[in-house]
Amino acid sequence: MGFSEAKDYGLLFRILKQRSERLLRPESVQGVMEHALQHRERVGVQDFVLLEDFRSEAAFIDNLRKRFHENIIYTYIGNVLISVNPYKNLPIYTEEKTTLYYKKAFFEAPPHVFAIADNAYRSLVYEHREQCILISGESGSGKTEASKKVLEYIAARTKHLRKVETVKDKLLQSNPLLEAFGNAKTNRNDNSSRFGKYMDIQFNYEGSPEGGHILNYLLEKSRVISQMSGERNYHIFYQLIAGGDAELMKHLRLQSRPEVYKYTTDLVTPASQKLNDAEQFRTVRSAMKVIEIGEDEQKEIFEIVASVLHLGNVKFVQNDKGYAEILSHDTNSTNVAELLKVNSSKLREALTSRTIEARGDVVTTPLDFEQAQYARDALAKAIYDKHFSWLVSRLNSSLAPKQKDSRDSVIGILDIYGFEIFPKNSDFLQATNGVKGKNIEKSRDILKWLIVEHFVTELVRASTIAVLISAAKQHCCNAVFRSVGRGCRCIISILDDECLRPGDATDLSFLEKLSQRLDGHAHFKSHQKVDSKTQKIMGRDEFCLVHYAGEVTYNVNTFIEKNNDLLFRDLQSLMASSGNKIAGICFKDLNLASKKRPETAITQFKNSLNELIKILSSKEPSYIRCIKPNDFKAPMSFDDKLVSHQVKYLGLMENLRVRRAGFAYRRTYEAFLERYKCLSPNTWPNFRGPARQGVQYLVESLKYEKEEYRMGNTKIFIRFPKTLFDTEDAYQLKKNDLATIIQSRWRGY
Ligand code: AOV
Ligand code: MG
Repeated sequence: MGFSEAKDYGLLFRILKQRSERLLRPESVQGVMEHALQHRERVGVQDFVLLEDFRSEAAFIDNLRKRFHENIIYTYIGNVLISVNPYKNLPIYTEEKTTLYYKKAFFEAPPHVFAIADNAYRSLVYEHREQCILISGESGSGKTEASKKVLEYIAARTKHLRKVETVKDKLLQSNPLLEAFGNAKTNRNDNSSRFGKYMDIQFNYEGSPEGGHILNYLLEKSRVISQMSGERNYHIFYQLIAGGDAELMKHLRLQSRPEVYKYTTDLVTPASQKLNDAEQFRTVRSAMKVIEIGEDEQKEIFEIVASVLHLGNVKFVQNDKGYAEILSHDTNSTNVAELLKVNSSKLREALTSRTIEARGDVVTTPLDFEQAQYARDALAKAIYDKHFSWLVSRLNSSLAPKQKDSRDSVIGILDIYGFEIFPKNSDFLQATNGVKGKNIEKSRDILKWLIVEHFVTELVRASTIAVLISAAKQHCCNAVFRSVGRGCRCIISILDDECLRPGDATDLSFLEKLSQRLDGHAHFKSHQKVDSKTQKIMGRDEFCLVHYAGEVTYNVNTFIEKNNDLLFRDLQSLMASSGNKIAGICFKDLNLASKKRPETAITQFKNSLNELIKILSSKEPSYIRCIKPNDFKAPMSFDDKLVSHQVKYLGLMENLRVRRAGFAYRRTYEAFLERYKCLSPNTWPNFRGPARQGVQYLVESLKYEKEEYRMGNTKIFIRFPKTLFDTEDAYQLKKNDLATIIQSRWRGY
């Protein structure tokens, strides 16, 4: 790779002015300057710290856009990687590119997700600091793809080490498997992750991956039973239907058209998609093989998937007393019963009645038509959700290292689902409009929403740029999660209180309490308090939160029900008796005997999230911020307004400002000396003394100013990026010069 491809010429002008007399032959200066000008004009700077006008968002976006149109999707802010989704395959992940990043510091090669991975890997293996890579961005911005690249890079990087290929294969194959069950086509992303994922890659003492562990968060359950227009259910349903062989399909009693099943009926699948689904099904099966999920287990897994489809088609009729009944010849319910190996008349009973224990008396009441439908859908969601968690734990047992070594250490990768309700600007009216008309449905995922907000805020807070997170953002987080001031003033505890209150708690009574208790909170808007114009737009069952990403209106419809996460006891105990081993395990862990009320959905999640934040804060973080260039999944299209909004909510301008302010760059004395020794006559060609001394000579020769750097115990700290980039550019020029001299001597010129 030539100099011009490898480097940006951002600060060459300054180096040339300051240092050319000392380091360069004068005749090379002119050519390099011209080249530099043209190059910079075309591709922008590789690190935003090099922007001359680093306070201007317009200049920031301009730089991103220039690079994007040159197919350069990566740019740094110091050691934070910004990635813009190209929506096309670029030749930047080849083996050759991979090796380019081995043992390189950020500024030594063009920005890349591989550089982030390599840095994390080296810090772990050579400096024994545990690492985590945090990936954030809007839905469809490229988070999951980035996380896969990290994993692929690590697999390639450790190729030369002891043979642990099976572990690496398993790690890599866990992705297609989890994506089949946990991803779906949405309007924003054809392969949208509908669960949060944190994956640890565990390394042994010599730096070989030895195992892994996955934590999954909050699968979007509502998708199992209904989808928004233009969206699909989880991939696996369509994959199974399109790709299952005749024998399997017969066993599962499935027809090969997804339209005939209520849960997958919404979107007619085009033929090309069917082919793709069938192909993916083969991928899923081979992934299962790699992960050592045997034929029997596979069969049970598909029985569960198929049973959910049959369950969706179970129909109720209303009998003359007004209660729900399933006709005795209904094949759907018998299919479910046979696939899950439960008693079929008991299943019909459990779907149409409910047993309640009250003061020692057991009373069975029949369900009406709506209640029965609710029970059926709740069962389908529960089966799918629990099965998904089972799959993750099954993966974990297969990924667990064969021998536990106390010297094991990990790199964690966090890939959460991205923001979706995403007003282009935070204009209140527009935000409200955007959310409302489109989908009340969306409010069902409210719990997820509140949590994502919390998540993003915490992630940003955990970073070194914490200082600049405005109090405003934290306050919104407080409104959601923590009690503020006297009395209980956070949404979670108000919701939990309302759910636990015996009697007549409803979504509206919850909203009432919310409006009272959060009255006056800067980040909460109730429909009673807003001006008359806005009131018309905000419904009586809605409230608005001022989030990090903008204002979002929430409809309280189904809040209480969703938080209680009720599955009738009869259905639970029936499922626990399932002869399908996996289904049995999924439901047995529920302690049916316990009189204690189970924790509400949001409290459970809040706890597991706090646990995750604890894990992450014990590690050194790297950041990848993903940006979505347009709303059409289209290549070469860059929507300034859309990008501008993301730059704002990802806090990138703040990131940049902080980056310019501190001693952001550090390098061990050995590494610094090794690379730059040619830049001082005292250290070139060889220096035999201690590395610190060598570096001292170097900074003297380079005429670093006092405020530009500090000498630590083992490292040099450099304050301004400019200093380091100047030095690197000088090194590149010197290297080229040296190469020319050596070449010309060889050739006898
Ligand atoms: P997400 O993870 O950020 O969304 P993905 O990683 O699934 O987004 O990316 C969405 C799609 O964009 C992918 O399926 C690819 O088609 C394309 N894409 C992303 N990154 C690249 C890349 N580096 N090169 C080529 N194509 C890319 V979500 O899970 O919905 O929040 O919840
Ligand atoms: Mg994703």
